[in-house]
Amino acid sequence: MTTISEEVIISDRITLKNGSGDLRYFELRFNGAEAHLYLHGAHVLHYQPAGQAPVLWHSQASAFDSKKPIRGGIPVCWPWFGAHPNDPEQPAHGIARLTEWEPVNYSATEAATTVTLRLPAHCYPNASLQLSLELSEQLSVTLTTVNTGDTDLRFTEALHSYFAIQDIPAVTVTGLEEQHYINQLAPDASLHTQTGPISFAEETDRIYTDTAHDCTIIDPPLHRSIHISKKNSLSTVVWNPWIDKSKRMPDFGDSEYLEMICVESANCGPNLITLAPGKTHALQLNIHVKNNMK
Ligand code: TA6
Repeated sequence: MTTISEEVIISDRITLKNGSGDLRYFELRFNGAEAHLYLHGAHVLHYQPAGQAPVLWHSQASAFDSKKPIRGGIPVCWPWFGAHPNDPEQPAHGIARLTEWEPVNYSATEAATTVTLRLPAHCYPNASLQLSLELSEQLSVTLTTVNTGDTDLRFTEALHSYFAIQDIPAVTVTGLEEQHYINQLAPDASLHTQTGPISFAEETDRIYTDTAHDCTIIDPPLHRSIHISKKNSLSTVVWNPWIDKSKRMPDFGDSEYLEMICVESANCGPNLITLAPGKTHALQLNIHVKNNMK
């Protein structure tokens, strides 16, 4: 490894750099594509295929602070999604995104550039957690949980992806037609059924349950669609904060709701994971961009 002004060149396609705030990130390159993986939270912040506008979005108001989550990219929600099931003092979306992870290994082959990080062993009892980021003609993120204890490990999780779009009223999300969802904004957890593509004209916060379906974000103004496929995930969360919630979030610009959409590959709500001792569970997300609608 060579160090130049604090950068660490690991290979011709992987460099460890100083990012915003006091945080460091791996820059991965592959055939003109680029991705950034912060050690803080094992947080994928940036993904830009060759010839494309950035695919992931982050807020210009985001904190880059080792004690706060980054707003945007792909936050890792683990070992719980949303509020802690019974302790209101615990942080939303778990501890993984608030912790500095450790590098495990790197590879740069003709097929892909890959960096793997792990949650430090002392962070959570009876579990080990790794995240692998693989950059090729697409972006793959794999979150792997191993139950290292001697009793069942129960958890919920999400790769909470924020995607960059041009103008939210012009965007639709397809692939979840006829799937059931819980409206997180409703007073009850009753199930609704999705009819037709999802469009956006108000705050939207839905957990689609018991679905392994792929999704596509269709963005006519940017002349592209973003295809999201997943493995070992039975929930998909779709979220846009719209006007009032955007104003209530200190790390989110008032009008930034217009340029982002969250489509999150998860196991949450009723899709809790129960992992037996010694067993492994790997949630995988694949993101592929297609130019179309010329
Ligand atoms: O995924 C949707 C959601 O659960 C929303 O309810 C909203 O809270 C969002 O996550 C962001 O949560 P955060 O804790 O990152 O502000």
